[in-house]
Amino acid sequence: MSEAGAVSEATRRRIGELRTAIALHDYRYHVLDDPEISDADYDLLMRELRTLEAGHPELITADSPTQRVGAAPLETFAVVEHQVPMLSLENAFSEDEVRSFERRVRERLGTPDEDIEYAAEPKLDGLAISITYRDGVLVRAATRGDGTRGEDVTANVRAIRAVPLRLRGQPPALLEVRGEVFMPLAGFARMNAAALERGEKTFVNPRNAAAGAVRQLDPRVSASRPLDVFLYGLGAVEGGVPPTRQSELLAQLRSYGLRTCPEAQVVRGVAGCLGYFARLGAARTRLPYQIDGVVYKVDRRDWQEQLGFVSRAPRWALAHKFPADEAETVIRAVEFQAGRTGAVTPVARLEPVFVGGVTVSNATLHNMDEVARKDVRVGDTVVVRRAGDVIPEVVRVVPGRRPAGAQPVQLPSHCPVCGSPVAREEGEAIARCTGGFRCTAQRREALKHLAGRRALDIDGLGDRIIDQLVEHDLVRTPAELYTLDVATLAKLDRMGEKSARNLVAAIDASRKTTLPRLLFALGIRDVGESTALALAQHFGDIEALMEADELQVRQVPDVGPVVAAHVVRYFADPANRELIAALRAHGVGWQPMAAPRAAEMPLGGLTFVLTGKLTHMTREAASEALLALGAKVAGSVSKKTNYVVAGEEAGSKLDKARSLGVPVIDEAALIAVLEKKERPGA
Ligand code: 9MJ
Repeated sequence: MSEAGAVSEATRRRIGELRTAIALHDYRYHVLDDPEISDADYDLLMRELRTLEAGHPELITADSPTQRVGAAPLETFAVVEHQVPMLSLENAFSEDEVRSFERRVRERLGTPDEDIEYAAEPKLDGLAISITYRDGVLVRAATRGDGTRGEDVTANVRAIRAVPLRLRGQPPALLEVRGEVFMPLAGFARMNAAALERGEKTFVNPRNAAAGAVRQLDPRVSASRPLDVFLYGLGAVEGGVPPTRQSELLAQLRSYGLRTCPEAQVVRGVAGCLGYFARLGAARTRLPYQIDGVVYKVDRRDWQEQLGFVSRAPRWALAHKFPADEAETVIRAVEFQAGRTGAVTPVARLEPVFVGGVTVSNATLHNMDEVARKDVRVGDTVVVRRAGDVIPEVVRVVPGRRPAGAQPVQLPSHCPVCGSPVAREEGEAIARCTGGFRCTAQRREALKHLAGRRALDIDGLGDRIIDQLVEHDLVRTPAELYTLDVATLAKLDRMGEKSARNLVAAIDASRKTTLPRLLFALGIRDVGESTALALAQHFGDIEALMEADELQVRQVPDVGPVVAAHVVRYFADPANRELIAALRAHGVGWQPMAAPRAAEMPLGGLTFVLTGKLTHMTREAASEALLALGAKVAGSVSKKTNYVVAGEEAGSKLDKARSLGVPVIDEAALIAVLEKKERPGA
C-alpha cells in the first residue's frame, strides 16, 4: 500500500490527541470560561487536524471538531416531534404576581410556612432549543416550535462552537438537554457593523438575529453568526442518575461539558426571589447578553413533579419580566401602514434611540384616537417604550419641546399602499383601507395568514415567497394560489425546480382541509382558532354560516355581538363570497362537521360564567378548555347559569350569582374540572 493510503499508528494517535485537546480547550473556553491557550494556538491545532484528516478522510468522524459546519444548504427543515413537550413559562410583571405564584406553590405543596428554595436564572431572550445526545454524541437539535413539534436544526446547532459535539464524563445513554440559543451583544454589534459596511440590512435585535441564524437553511451562513448557548433543562433521558434538584441538574450539565448560565443561583423564599430580581436588574446592562427578566424554578425536582403543569406552562416556574424600558427621542415623520384587515395604522419614524436593548427607529401610534389623545405631532420630543418582543410604542409627548408650527397628524384619505379610499366607521378607532385584495398590503397579509401552520398549513410558502408572489402580481386573491405551477414558481428568487415542485405539492396537499381550519384561514376579524372551531361545530358547514344573521351567530358559545357582526359582515361582502366559491372551484375541500351532541360530552348542557382574574391561565384559555368539553360559556349570570367561576377580585357577577343562588367555584375547582374532565363536584 502507498504512504498516502496506509494510516500509520502515529497519525491515528495524533488525530486522537488533537481531537481530545481541542475538545478540552473548547470546554475550558466555553464552560469554565478559563482558556489556557491563545486563539492563535487553538487555530494551529485545528489546522493540523484538518490537514491530517484531509490526507485520511476515512478517519473523519461526525464528532470531529472539523465537522461542525455541514454540507450543502437544506431545502426545508424536517419536523421533529418532541417526546416530552417543550413548555413555555408563565409571566409575571409585578412583585404581587411573584408573591401569589409563591403562595400557590406553597399551598399546593402543603408547606405553607417553609421558605422554599428556588433556582433563579436570568431569562435569556433567545431561541429555545432541544439538543439530543445518544451515547454522548450529538445526534439532533430542534427548535421548540409549538412545543409539540419543532424543526430539525441539527446542522446549524452543530455549527455553534459552544455546543459540544461529544459530551465529557459519563452522560446517560440518551440525554436530551434544553436551553436557549442567543447572540451575545458584542457579536451582534460586530455583525451589524459589518452588514452596514456591506450596505446590507441590519438585524433589529440579538433575539431576531439568533433566531434567524438558527433557522437558516444554509448551515454555512449560520456558522458565520456569533451564537452562544445556555442549557437549563432536560427532555427525554434514558439511563444515568436523575438529578434531584434544578441546581444539581445545572451542575450535572456542566460536568458533561455543556454551557450553563453563570448567573444561576439558589435563593430562599419570595424574599430571595425578589432580591435576585433586583440584583440582576441592576447588573443587567453589564451582562454580555440580553435578558428580559429572571426565571424562578422550584429547586426540588420531586416537588416540580408534584406541581405538574397547566396548559403548556409548568406550575413550578415563573418568568419575572423586567419593566419596559423607556427613552426620549424625536419624531421625524408619521407614516401610515396597511395590515391584513386593512387597518391603516399610524407609525412614528423616530430619530434612532437605544431602548430595551435595541435601537428603535419606528414606533406604533396604534390609531388616530391615540394620536389625538396624546396629541403627537411631527417634530415632537416623545417618550418611547419597549418591552420584550413587543412593538415599541410612543407613550407621551414631552411638554415644552414642540417646534413652532407643528401641525396635528391627519389621517390620509387614501390608502398609502393601493390608493383606495380609507374609511373610518362610527365608533371605531381604526381606519381601514377599502381596497380588499386589490391592496397589496392586505393581500400579502391575507396570504401569510392563510398559509400559516394553523390555517391551511402550506409548508414552504414562507413570507419571502409570498412577498414575491404579490410583488409580481402572480396571485391576486388567495384562491389564485391554487393556479400556480412549477414553471412560474421556479422563476422566483431563491427557488429551484425542486423547491417549486415541493411547493406545488404542498399547495395541492392543502386542498384537503377541515372546516375549522378553513374558517380560521379566511382571516375574518376576531375569528381566531377557537372561534373558528366553535362556528364550525355550531353550523356544521359553511353555507349555513354564510346565511346566518347576527342573532344566529351569537348563539355560538363564546361569540359576542362584536365578533358576530364581523362574521356577518365578512360573508355579506361579495368579494369574500367569491373567494369561497373560487377556493371550492380550485378543489379546496373539507368535510361538513356533525356538531358533537353536547349531551354526550363531559360538560354537555352546563353553562359557565367566568369572572375575576384567573392566575393560572387566561380567561380565554379557560373558556376554550370548557368549550372543548362541551360546556357553554356565557358573558353574564342568569338563572340558567350552572356555575360561576370566581377568580381574584371578582365583582358584580359574583354578587349576582350569590343573589340568584348559582353555585360558585374557584379557580382550583375549575382546574380540577378541566383536568379530570368531570362535572364540578363529580
Ligand atoms: C430562559 N428563556 O432563559 C426556561 N429560560 O424553563 C430559563 N427558560 C424554561 N428557563 C422551563 N432560564 C421552560 C422554560
